Amino acid sequence: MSYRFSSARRLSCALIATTALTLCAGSAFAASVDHYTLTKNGVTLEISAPRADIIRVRAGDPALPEDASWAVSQAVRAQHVPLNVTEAADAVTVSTGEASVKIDPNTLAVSVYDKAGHVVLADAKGAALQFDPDHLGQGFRLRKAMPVDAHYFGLGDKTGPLDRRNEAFTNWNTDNFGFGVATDPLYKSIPFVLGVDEKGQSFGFFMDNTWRSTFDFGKTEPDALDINVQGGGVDYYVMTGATPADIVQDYTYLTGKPPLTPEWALGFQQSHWSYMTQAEAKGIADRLRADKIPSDAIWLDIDYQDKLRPFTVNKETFPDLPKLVSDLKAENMHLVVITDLHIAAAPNAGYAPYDDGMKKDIFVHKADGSTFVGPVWPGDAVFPDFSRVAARDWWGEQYKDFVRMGVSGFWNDMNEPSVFNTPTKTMPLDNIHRIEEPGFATRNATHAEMHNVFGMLNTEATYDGVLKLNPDQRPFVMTRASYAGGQKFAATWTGDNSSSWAHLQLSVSQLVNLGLSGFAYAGDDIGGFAGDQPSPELLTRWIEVGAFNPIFRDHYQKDKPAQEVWVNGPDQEAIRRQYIDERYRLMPYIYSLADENSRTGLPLMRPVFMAYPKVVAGGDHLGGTDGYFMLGADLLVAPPTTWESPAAYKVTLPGSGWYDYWSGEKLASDSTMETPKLDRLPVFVRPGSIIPKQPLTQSTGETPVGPLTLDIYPGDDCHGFIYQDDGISFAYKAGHFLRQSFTCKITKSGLSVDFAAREGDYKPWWTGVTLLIHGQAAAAKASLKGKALNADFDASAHTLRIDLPDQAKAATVTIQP
Ligand code: MIG
Repeated sequence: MSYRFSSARRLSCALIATTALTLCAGSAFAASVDHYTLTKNGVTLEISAPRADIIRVRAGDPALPEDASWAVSQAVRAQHVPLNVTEAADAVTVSTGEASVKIDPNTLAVSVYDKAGHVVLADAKGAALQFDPDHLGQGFRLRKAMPVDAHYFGLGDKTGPLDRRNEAFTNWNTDNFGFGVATDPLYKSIPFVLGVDEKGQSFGFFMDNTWRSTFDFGKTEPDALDINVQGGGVDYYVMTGATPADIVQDYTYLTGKPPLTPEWALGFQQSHWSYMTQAEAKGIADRLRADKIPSDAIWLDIDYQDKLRPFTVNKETFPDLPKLVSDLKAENMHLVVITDLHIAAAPNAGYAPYDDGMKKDIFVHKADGSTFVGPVWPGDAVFPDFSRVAARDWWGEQYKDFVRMGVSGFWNDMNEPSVFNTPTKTMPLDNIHRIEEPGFATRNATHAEMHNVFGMLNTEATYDGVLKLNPDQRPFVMTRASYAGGQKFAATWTGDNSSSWAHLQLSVSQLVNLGLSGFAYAGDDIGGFAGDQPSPELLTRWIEVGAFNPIFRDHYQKDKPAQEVWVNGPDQEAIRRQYIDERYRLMPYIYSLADENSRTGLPLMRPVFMAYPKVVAGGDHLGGTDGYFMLGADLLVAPPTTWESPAAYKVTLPGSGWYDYWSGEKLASDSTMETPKLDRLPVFVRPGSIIPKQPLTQSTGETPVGPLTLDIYPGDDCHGFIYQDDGISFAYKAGHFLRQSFTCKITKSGLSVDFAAREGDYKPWWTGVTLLIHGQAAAAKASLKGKALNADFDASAHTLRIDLPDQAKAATVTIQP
C-alpha cells in the first residue's frame, strides 16, 4: 500500500524543490500523490493521470490554466490514478505503473515512457516549452521530438496525404468553399494526433486548447513536431496505448464516444442546394423509389426557409411541410432540414427567434457590449452565444415545431461561424462570449478563444434540444464545424469539396483521419459539391466508394446540373444501384459496426494500419495502403484513383489468404493486379471474417424478408457478430436489442461454426439463417446437434450453402467431408 500525501503538502514540497532542489529532491524523495507539480523560473508544470495509460500535462506562466475543458468531461478529469514520484537532482520520475514521465527539473522537459520503458513521446532537444513566443503577451510553443520512423495521423479532415509527416496545419475553423486538395485550414479543429512508428508502436497526443494553433510535423524543422498555440494554457494528454486501436479508444475515453446513430442515417441520402419546392423534394423521393434506388433520407437546404431565415418555412414553395414529412414517411423516407445558426436580425417582422432571443439577451456581444450583427444568408444576422447553457437551451427550443412535425434530422451548417463580407470570414476576434458553464469560471471570453469550439457548442445545443423535445428518439445532427469531442453530438461531412478525381481520392484520407479523430460518422458530398458537373464515370465511382463510407450522402451546389443517381442514363444508374443495393445488404454488418463504435469508439471506416500496424514500415505511403480503407475489421476497399488513365495497379494486402468480396474467390497471394473497370470497385475480405447480411430492402425502415446470411471466409481468428434493435429509439438501453457473436474453426477434418448465446431480447426479423461458406473445394456434410442439415455445394462459386433455423442459444454447426 502506498502512502498518499495530500496534494497541498506535495505541492509545497515541489515549490521548495524548485528553489532549493536539495531540500526535497536531493534526498531521493519518493512518494505517492494524485498529481505532481513543479515550478521553475516562474513556470508551473503539473503531471496527473486520469487513467494509468494516459498522462495529462498542464503548464502555465506563472499559474496553471483553469482546470476546465470543452472536450474532456469533468467526470473524466476528476479521475486521478495514484502517481509514484521519485525526485533526484537531475530527473523527476512520475509513474502510474502503466506509464511514466521523466521531467528535467531544470528545463521542465517532459518525456513519456511506456511500461516497458520505451519512449512514447519526448520533448524535442532545445527549448521544449516557451511561453509568449511571439511577444504578444500570450500563447506558447511546444516542441516534441519526431523519431525518423514515426508517422502521424488525426487532426480531423485536414487535406493532404493520410500521413501528416512533413506537413503543417492550422487549427482555425474556416468556411472554405471549393477548397483544394491542399487547402488549410478547413471547417474543424481537432488537435489530436495519433502517432505510429514503423514497429507499430503507437501514441496519442491531444492538445486541449481551443485557441488558434499550428501543428508543424517536421515541415519547417525536420524531426520536430512544433506546436504553436495563440492563447490559453498548456493542457495536453499523452496516450500510451500500444496499438492504434488502443489510442483511438483512449482518445474517445477522454473526449467521448458517438451515441448510437439512428439506423436510417446509415442509408443512402439525397441532398441538393436546394430542392426548391415541396413537390420537387417529394418528386426526388418518388423517383428513388420508382427507380429502386434504396434510400432513407431527403435533405432540404436553405431555400425551404422564408427569406432564408432559420426556423421558418416558405409557405409559398413549401405550403405543407407536415404533409411532406408524412408523405415521405409513407415511403419509408426521412426528412432532414438545415437550421443554420445565424438568426436574421429582423426586428418587428414577426420573426420570433430574433425578438425572443433579443429579449433574453441570447446573442454574442461585441467588445463594446452591444449585440454583434454580421451578414450571412438572411442578410444581417445575430449569433447565439452557445457558451452559455441558457443560450443552448434557448436554441434547442427552436426545434419544437420541426420535431413535432416529425422531421428526423437537423443540419447545422455555417457554424465556424461563417460571416460574409469580411476578410476573416468570421466574426471579430474581440467579440465577447459569456462562459456560463458548469466546471468553468463564469467569465467573459473573446471570440479568439471560443471560435474553434463555437460550432461544436452549436451542435451540443441542437442534440440536447432535439433529444429533450423527443426523448424516445435518437437525434440525428449533421455539422460542418466542430472541435475535439464533437462526435458526442453530431455526424459530420467534409464541406464544400469539388467534382474531381483528386477530391474523390482526398475523401479517403479525410474520412479515415476523421474516424481516427473520434468522428466515426463522417461523409463527403458524393459526386462533389462545387466545380463542374462530374463525368458519368466520376459520379459512378464516387457512389461505389461512398457505399462503403460511414455516411453516404449525394449533395451538390446550386446552379450545377443534376447529380442524382439516375443522371447519365440507365447504364450508369444500373452500376450505381448495384453498389447502393450492396450497402443495404451489408446493413447488418454496418449497423453492428455502429454498435461497436458506441461501445469502444473504434471508427467504422479505418486505415489499413489500424489492424495491421506493420504496414507503417512501408514509409509515408504505408506500404501502398494509404489510398485504401477498411470498413470495420473485415472489408478492405482499394479504389483506383483515376479513370482518365485506367492503368492496371497492384493491390497489396496485409497478409495472405484474403478473398475477393465480389467473387468470393480466395486470392493466391498477398497481392493482386487490378485493371480498372467502371463496374468493379475492388473490395477484399479478411480471412477469418463472418459477415452478417440481409435480403435487399429499399430502406432501413423496411423489414427484410428471408434469412439472415452469414458469409463465412475461413481463416485464422475467425469471428463476426451482429447487432440489431429497432434502429430508432432508446429501447436498446433497456435490453431491447440483439447481439450475437459467431466464430469458426478450421478443424482437422472440416470446419465448425459456433453461435454464441444471444444477448438482449430484441426479436429478429429472420427465422432462418443461411451460412455461406466461401473458398470451399468440395461438397461436404453439415450437422447441428447430431442432425443433418442440407448443404449445397456450388462448384463454380466454391461455396457451401447451409440453411438452418434461427439459433438464439449457443450452437455448433459441424461441417465435414
Ligand atoms: O454558403 O446551404 O457546405 O453543403 O449546400 C454556402 C447552402 C452554404 C454550405 C454548405 C453546403 C450547403 C450550402 N452552404
